[in-house]
Amino acid sequence: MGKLTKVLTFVDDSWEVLPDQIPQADVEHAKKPLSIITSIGSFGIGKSFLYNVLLGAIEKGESFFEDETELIEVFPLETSVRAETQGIDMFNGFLPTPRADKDLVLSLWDTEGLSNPNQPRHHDISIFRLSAYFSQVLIYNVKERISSESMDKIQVFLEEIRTGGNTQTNTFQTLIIVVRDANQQFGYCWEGGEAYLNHIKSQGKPGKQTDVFFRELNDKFRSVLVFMMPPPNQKVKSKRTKITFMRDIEDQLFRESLRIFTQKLLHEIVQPGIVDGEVFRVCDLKPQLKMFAKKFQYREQPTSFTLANAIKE
Ligand SMILES: Nc1nc2c(ncn2[C@@H]2O[C@H](COP(=O)(O)OP(=O)(O)O)[C@@H](O)[C@H]2O)c(=O)[nH]1
Ligand SMILES: [Mg+2]
Repeated sequence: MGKLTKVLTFVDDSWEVLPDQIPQADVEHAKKPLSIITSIGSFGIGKSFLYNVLLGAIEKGESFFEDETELIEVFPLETSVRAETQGIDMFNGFLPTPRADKDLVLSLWDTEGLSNPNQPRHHDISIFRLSAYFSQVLIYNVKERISSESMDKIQVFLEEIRTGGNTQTNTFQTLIIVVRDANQQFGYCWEGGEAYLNHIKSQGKPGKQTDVFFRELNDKFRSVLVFMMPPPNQKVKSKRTKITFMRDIEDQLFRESLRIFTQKLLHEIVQPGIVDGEVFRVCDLKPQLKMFAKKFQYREQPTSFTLANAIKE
């Protein structure tokens, strides 16, 4: 796919950063603040699909959600058991946000699926960690509910930060847990997510230490949000049918939820990254990645600082 650039790859058991692949920002964008959105979750959960929707919404605005709009498959959809995305890819371009100030520029990063049986368990944690370090908004896609398995992945990540000997108080910005194919018990969208989150906290489920877990999560992320995405109610999983156009989405509720999700994400949630008290700009991305690449060469884990979202408190 010509429209994607590989930022991180996993070869011979280790991650490699590819700063030279980063596209040149045009003069108009270079000095503007940057916000990186990264999406993680299992293979085939709908990460790329949601990104294609997001791209359409950024490029075409509200009209994108009207019936006849084409959903361009920039991020390739998984149609077979073979994973299309390996490592971490970025959309090859910097995108202006449709916010009123029009000043913030976005970069969309798509990741290799979690829970790949061919990868060691720690691979998932690496994807999680790298995604969190590199982005201002981390979208974690889970299936049907927030299972203890999906919380475990976050848990290990939190433990790593805790035991990493990291004395700096770095805080990540936003974590959005998107529950795909959610049932309607708690309602949908942001309100449903809030109700579900409160429910989990009060029930002490699925882990025993749920309370401690969420306290720690809230401590590490400036904001933790849950979005309940209804099922598309279409046979999107069969090999022959897949959603390729907005008009293919017959389910009004699903389509409306996509609109509500992107609306809040683009207008309210995205914020520029801050490095050493300075706003992280588009032109800072390449040099920062180069610094990371050097650290990686010496097999240093980038646990002591984050790329752009280290908010000094
Ligand atoms: N059941 C279900 N299928 C979806 C959803 N979103 C996308 N899909 C379909 O699931 C398939 C895999 O989606 P894809 O975005 O490639 O998954 P990825 O591996 O996470 O990037 C595609 O055929 C999508 O049309 C969803 O919310 N629920
Ligand atoms: Mg994908």
